Amino acid sequence: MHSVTLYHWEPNANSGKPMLALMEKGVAFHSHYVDMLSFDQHKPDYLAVNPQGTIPTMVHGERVLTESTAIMEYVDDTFGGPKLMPDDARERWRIRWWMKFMDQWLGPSFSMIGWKVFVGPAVRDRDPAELQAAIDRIPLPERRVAWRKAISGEFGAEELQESQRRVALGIRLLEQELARRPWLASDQYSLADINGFNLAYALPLAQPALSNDELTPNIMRWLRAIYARPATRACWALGRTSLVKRVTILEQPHIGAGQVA
Ligand SMILES: N[C@@H](CCC(=O)N[C@@H](CS)C(=O)NCC(=O)O)C(=O)O
Repeated sequence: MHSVTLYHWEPNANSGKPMLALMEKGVAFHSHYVDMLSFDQHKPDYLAVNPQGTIPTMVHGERVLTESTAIMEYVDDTFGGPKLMPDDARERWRIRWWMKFMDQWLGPSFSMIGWKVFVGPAVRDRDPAELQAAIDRIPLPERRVAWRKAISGEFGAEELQESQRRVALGIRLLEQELARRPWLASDQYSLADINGFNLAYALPLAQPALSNDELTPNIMRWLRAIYARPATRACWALGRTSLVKRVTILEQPHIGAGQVA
């Protein structure tokens, strides 16, 4: 049996997807924390593993695997444990539809808001010359732009408005879909739920005017059901930052409209 090493940041967004998939399957792995806020992902040790300087990366034996959603599918296909993709073709299509929607459309909008309110403020006060050198080392031009905007706070009003519009639409679609079945895209817990939880686990805190037990009861039921799973608890226990500790909001049995400021 080859060993598995996962290079990841927090149980959040792209890093959290393969972390939670591995834990759901019961696959033991070496957890290699890459401190994104210290720019570890652009340092030579990590670039030797993934020259793009993005996280996560999974190493399985000789194989170096990138792209969080594709890694989750690899994990599900390769290892034993509960199946996270059903056999039914229509359900597989629906799961992949939702993962594409989240990865390409909804995720970047959540991410822009998260980088503005958490990532930028977390690093902004450091020595400007050190920050400039860190930005200059970033291999991908689009990541360089994201960091520059996060640090300077220069996200434009228009792009933030568009992200907020997409998040609002995404919340409406999630609520509609979750009114139809217990899990997001299938009658069984699947990769779509893992993907979605990584984006939405702190929704009632991040979007209090759009998501709570009164406005989006199905989303809240779904988030609490995922949070109650032993793998999710174990995964989020690996979190170090205040960003991911927000998950404990789901321990509240009821979050009313206007309750979270
Ligand atoms: N499509 C890639 C995206 C990877 C990605 O951009 N990850 C972010 C963290 S969620 C990252 O590496 N950020 C570090 C940086 O931009 O320096 C995936 O799904 O794995």
